[in-house]
Amino acid sequence: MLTSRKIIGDKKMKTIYGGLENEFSDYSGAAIAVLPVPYDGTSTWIKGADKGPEALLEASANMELYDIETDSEVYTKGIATVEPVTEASSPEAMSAEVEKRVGKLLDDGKFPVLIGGEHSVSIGAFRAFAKRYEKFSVLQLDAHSDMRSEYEGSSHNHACVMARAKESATSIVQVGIRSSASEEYDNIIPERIFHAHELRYDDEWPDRVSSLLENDVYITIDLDVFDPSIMPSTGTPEPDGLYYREVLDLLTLINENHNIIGLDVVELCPNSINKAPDFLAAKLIYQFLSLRFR
Ligand SMILES: [Mn+2]
Repeated sequence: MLTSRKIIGDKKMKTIYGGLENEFSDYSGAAIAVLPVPYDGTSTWIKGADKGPEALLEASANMELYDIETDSEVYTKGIATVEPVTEASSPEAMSAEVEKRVGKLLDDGKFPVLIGGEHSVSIGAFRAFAKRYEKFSVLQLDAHSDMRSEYEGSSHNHACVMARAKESATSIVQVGIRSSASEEYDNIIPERIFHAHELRYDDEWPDRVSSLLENDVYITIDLDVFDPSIMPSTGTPEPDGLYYREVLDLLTLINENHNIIGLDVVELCPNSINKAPDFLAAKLIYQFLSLRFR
């Protein structure tokens, strides 16, 4: 049963994921919590990832809430949109706040979905999971390996996210990578990186990704993993990326074989004219949740 959710003039509609009414967005009853982190402190080229969460949430209010592929309405499980993380004095302070907020969501039994913001917003989430899970993997979908130990004076720069993931998680797997500095290959584990160009000639790669992951998996999706033809709204677009169906098929397989414990979708840098990428990001989350909570 679909509820009427487009209430003209309701200011809240813009900032609540799915434009859900109270019954389905109230925190206490929600299985899922969306945490916006509009942080853009360390991005190096196109700025604007701080506007990502609002654009994604606004787009999400225009989705159909029935998912055809799973024949389900995941919003009925309850999807709360919680107060955004506003701490931005430094990437370290932002990460500490994200860790605290994600930890609270986990302790309250919620499935956390972070929306960025630039990629450094994931670091706090990795740490919150590391405190609560003895073993878990981080699966990264990204154009960039983000494996620098330190960048521009900070270990919490977006370019260092996966170096931090390596410290928090039992293991990591990187998918869609097509841009790295040579020094990053000191940190990269060759059998755990799936470069975009290698996927084109290999039908078995999703199974190999799955075989490298622990049972519990946290997924971090930098939207620049997608080809810029469908996802131009990122801070550092890279050609030769993945397509929507490839990513959805991978998420479907990982969900079948593993227990996905959390998700983030980061680096949406919205363009006021082309809203399609905002909608892609919003719908990707919804289709993922439809799989996860089927
Ligand atoms: Mn990236």
